Amino acid sequence: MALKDSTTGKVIRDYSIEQLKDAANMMRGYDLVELCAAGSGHSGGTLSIMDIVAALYLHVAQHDPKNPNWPDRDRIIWSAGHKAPALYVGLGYAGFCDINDVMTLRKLHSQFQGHPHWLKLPGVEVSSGSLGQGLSISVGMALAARLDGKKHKIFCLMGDGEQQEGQVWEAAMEAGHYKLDNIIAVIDVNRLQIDGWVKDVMQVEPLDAKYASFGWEVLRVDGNDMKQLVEAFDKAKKVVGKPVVILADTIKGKGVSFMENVAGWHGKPPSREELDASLKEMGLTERIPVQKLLDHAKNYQAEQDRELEAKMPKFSRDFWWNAGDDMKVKMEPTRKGFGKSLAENGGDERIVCLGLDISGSITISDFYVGKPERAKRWISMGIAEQSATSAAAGFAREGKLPVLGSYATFMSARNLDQIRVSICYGNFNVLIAGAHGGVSVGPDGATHQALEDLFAMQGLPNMSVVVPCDIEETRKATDYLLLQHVGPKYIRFAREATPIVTNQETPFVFGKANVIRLRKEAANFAEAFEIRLASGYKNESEDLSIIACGPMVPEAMRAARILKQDFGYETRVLNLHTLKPIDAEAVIRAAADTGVVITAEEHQIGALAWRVSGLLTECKQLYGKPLITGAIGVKDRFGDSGSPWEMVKELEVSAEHIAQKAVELMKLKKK
Ligand SMILES: Cc1ncc(C[n+]2csc(CCOP(=O)(O)OP(=O)(O)O)c2C)c(N)n1
Repeated sequence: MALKDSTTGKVIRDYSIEQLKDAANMMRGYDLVELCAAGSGHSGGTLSIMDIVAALYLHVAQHDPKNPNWPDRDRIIWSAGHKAPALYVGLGYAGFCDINDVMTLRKLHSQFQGHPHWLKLPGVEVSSGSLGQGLSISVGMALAARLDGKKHKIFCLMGDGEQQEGQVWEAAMEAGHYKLDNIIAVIDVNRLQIDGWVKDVMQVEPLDAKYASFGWEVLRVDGNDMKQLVEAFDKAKKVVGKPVVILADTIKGKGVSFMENVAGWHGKPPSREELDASLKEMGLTERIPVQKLLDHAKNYQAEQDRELEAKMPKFSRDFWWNAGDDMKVKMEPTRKGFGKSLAENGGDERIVCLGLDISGSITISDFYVGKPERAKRWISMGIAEQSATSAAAGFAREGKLPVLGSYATFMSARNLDQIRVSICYGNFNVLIAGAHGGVSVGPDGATHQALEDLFAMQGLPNMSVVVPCDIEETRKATDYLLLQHVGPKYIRFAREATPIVTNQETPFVFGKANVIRLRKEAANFAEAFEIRLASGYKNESEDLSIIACGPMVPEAMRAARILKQDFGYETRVLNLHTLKPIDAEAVIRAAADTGVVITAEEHQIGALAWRVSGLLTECKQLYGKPLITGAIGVKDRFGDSGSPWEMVKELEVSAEHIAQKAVELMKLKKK
């Protein structure tokens, strides 16, 4: 029963139903404070699941906070990793960690990552964040327990939208097949997901009949009623010979009237005013030391700021974006260029857009918003990246122009085999949007940061890959890919606002790089540069070249400024927006003309660097010529939670890092 001392077997503390109800209320309060302190994160689903969390962590599961790896503990698997803030208060309340520290949620180097990471925080069983994987992990754990003759239970927490992932049903089948009565799955049926009501996005009910047909025992309860929950868990523990699923009907945003049943609160934290109003409504104003907790978060952040700044390369002055009175730049998210293009071009009757429950934030919804006549060509597929990818191939086979997108990592890795076989092998005309690419989803953490997608995408025969540098170029690239380019195509863009460095007149030719040259200091950063097609550019015998794509192009431009101002170096920046097919001529000319080449990518080093170095080592024109090369990018590591710009610094992909590398290489060139 509940919290146990694993050495003596004594119950440390148990809670009555009334105490559990009170704890759940307090936990909701702490949950909202940590979300407010983080400035991002998931309010709705953490509030709906909190009664389940209180029941599990404080009463139902056998575990010992002082011995989190106790072999006989019950395991709790958070398949719905986005509900991490609720997990963290659960651990804090149970005594696995200090509840004050939970306030560092989503901050750099915090144990409390945007999505749970078991290697950072004792009490977290496994890392998660990509939906639909937890039940399979539970199956593995349950079978392992059976092999080892262990009696503990494996609880697996999932969402109802999450049931749209096909992998959930593969695992459901496995658990049924192996009669895994040590698995107790709990589904937080709050009936909402990101794009709206689950029944409208992609119906998953009747869940009872579905699980029952796979050989599961099904219990259905009011998941915000503590007594019903506790009774259901007690019953579930006694079931023999089959796995159990508890369908817990809940209210998303439970406890805060203005959040309840509102889809918009899925991934939004409360502001300070909204936090105060919420705590008042829950009767917690006097019970939770809000200011002290927020100060704790602030102090932690200040320390991170200090440490990060200390690690940054230093120059004569601060060259960071908009740090001075001149060279000002405007920023907008590149994703908006994608939406703009879909809105403008979506009238073409062949276009169909496939929704994957993240439509607003990746702007694919701009295709139909305010245009009811397009509604029938908007196909909501639910959270089902793999099936949607193959469905897109089906549309293409029938002459349609399918477009689909999600977080770049879920749109390139989870469905890689479907892209490879259904789309690329058949050479189908499908536009795949890898949204929120690179570090730009910052606080969501490593699970959501696509830093490997370009390896896979450009490795596929028939696939074209474009990584535009700003909002304007994203619009142009989407215009082109959507209506002119025929074949499999992947466009990668960012979530965070990034510098706008091109305009309507700037050339964009698919497969052809642009040369960017710093010409002067100006009030407006973009105006200080001249941009032209590489094919029409005459060699100016610059000191070095920086070859970049995506948001690294503005960083390369800023690096060119640092190098000019502090060292007098002239830099040729090459905007290689089309990674595949690569503009080999522009790359080779840059190397031949300058003798120093640095690649800059917001990705694990290699998607750009290895393509470029492959071209250069193969090029006969360069045989025997001195060539000095360097690569800026992520160095074979996962990301971390933190703001997008913090991640640019932490992962060493800023202009300052490029400039530092350039200075190092220029010393070699001079020898
Ligand atoms: C594989 C994958 N695709 C997409 C996402 C983005 N995402 C995070 S939460 C979410 C909606 C989840 O809905 P549901 O399971 O109903 O959870 P709840 O509404 O309770 O928060 C989506 C699509 C993800 N994390 N993983």
